[in-house]
Amino acid sequence: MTDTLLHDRPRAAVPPLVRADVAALFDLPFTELLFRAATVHRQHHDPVQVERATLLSIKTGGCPEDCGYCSQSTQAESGLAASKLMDVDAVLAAAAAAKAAGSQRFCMGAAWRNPKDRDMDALCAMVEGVNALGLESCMTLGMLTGAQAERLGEAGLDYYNHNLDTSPENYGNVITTRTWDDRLDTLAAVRAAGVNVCCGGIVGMGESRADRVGFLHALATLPEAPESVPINALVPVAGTVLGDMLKDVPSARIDDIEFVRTVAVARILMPQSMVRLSAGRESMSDSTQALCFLAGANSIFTGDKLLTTGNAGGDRDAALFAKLGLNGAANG
Ligand code: SAM
Ligand code: DTB
Ligand code: SF4
Repeated sequence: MTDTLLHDRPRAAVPPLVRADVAALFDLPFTELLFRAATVHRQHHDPVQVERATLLSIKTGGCPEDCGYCSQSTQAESGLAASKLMDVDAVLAAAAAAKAAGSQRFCMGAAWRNPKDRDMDALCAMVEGVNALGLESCMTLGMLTGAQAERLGEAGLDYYNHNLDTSPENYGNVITTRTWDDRLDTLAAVRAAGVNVCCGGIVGMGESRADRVGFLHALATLPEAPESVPINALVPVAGTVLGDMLKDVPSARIDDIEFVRTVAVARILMPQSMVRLSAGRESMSDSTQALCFLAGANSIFTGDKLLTTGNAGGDRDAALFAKLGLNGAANG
């Protein structure tokens, strides 16, 4: 049989992933879900390796977008002072410190709707400098045009973070100043520029299980799965719409077991991706974090700050990694 004939043979059709498939995973008995996720994780990754990434806010506050969770929106009364884009040298000094502290990836975030073309030279110099330190580079700057994504790609940017954040139905309850389709356009521009996609979202914003199903279904059915999937638990910041909501309705806080289920379903749906246990880790117990690693999380943000809120910190992470024997750390 010739190659042509082989190629012409009908392939067994793989049915498209539907929301009912995702809901069925969430509905599994917890231990069964964890076992399946841990099995998938072992087929694609070394289960004791957990990547450490450090975040830096390179331009803080004063953001014109109205994301209901965010301290940096001008709509929030969080008391955060707005600042200008940091100098390249100061960013690279922070990156060198992150490298010395053991980080593998350096993620630079700016509170912008989108970067201005006049910022591109400095942003590209940051990417080049971070890569030259032997770190992976990641940026999250809001929406990008195709040309801006190309420039960052040419500078060597490894990852661009741009989240879908929640289900398409819940999206408008969280953000009104840019649409779901705007987000898809930016993700497509990043892909077209050959930059790896980091795309995830937030749980614990009072959304339903069905929203978490819709959110993970949307990520897993993008034209290509994101290489990196941050799962954030809402960090309630006073003065933000959602932070204040959580203060008034404490029962809206996501249950730890439901959070672990979300991580496990993400791992099963996107077997090859890095699943990142992101914001919200500071308020999680060691046991909950351990369950997340068992469920397939294999990346964290380390250091004592995320962008504007606190993080568990390098010492606590080193102690946790030693206790769990992660990354070859001694335990006992
Ligand atoms: N301005 C850029 C943008 O939104 O595209 C980048 C920075 S933004 C802070 C990146 C992501 O951080 C958001 O999409 C959201 O998922 C997450 N995030 C922001 N504030 C958060 C909070 N209070 N708790 C949990 N996650 C948060
Ligand atoms: C992501 O999904 N989580 C990180 C990263 N991408 C940029 C940011 C978390 C921010 C948490 C709130 C803050 O510190 O302002
Ligand atoms: Fe601005 Fe990003 Fe915060 Fe939204 S999440 S308000 S875009 S900094």
